[in-house]
Amino acid sequence: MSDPAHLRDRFDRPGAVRVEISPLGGTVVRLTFGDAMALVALRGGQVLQWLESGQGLLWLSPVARLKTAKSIRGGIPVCWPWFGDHLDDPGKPAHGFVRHRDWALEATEAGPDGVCVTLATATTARDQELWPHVASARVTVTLGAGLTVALQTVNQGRAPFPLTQALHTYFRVADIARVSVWGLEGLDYLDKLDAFARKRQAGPIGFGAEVDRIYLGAPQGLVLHDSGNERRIAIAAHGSLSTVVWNPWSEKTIRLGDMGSPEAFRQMVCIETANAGDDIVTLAPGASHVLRAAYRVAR
Ligand code: TA6
Repeated sequence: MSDPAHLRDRFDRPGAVRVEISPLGGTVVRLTFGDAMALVALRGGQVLQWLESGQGLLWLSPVARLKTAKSIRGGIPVCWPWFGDHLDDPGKPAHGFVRHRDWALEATEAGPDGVCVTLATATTARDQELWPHVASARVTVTLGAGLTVALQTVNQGRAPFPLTQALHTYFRVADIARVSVWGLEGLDYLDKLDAFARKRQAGPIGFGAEVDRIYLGAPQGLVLHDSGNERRIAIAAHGSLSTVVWNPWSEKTIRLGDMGSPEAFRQMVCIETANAGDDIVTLAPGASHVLRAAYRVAR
């Protein structure tokens, strides 16, 4: 039963975890640890906010709502069980089909090193026409010395299936023109803006126009340099051999229509821990896979 009062009885942890009704129109779980806070929506199993010392570290569209058919623009959307357009049928929803449904609140914990919440979902009979496999997904969000998000997939069917996915994280930045991403130098990437042509990254990534790339290979110590905020965010990936970097820039921001303002692209950048491009996970019956991203702020 997803009645908020019932959920509060089962999952609240005084001073650490609280189930709330969001003004955005849905149920959320607030995690508090020291001077850090995170907000996780049942809709999409999606982190909406992460703050440390009052600083907002994730970007969320000012027009985001939780109870709409569209995915929530911002925070950390969960792209599953495929990333991007469906390989065989671009008419299927982009980034899979679990962003638009409420996940079940499964567990909460509070300890000396952090607090966490686990949300779960699974394929349904109706999903079979979109994706003819049987699987469950669990996202565990841990707030402690930073923020860690782990997405576990279990193959509950009788046949192996291909899995692509992403933690589609929208970082808040002061000014995209003063942002660089380090740790992908020398890796090849697929450039979505050039028919997925394969190219090589020379030096850190800077932004002066739309960027939409799938970097291939294990990044070594990814760091987002947000010079305008005098802040760096270290990103440690696990279970991933691809990283997506995206900024829509001006024209696509207007086309998307849900970014909140034509200039919104200047305050965000997506750095996505993924299994995308040719980084496809083949999951055997009964097997599980964990995709994890750990974010730490260094000032
Ligand atoms: O991860 C980058 C990307 O695939 C872009 O091409 C853009 O489509 C973005 O995801 C947003 O996708 P969405 O379905 O949330 O509008």
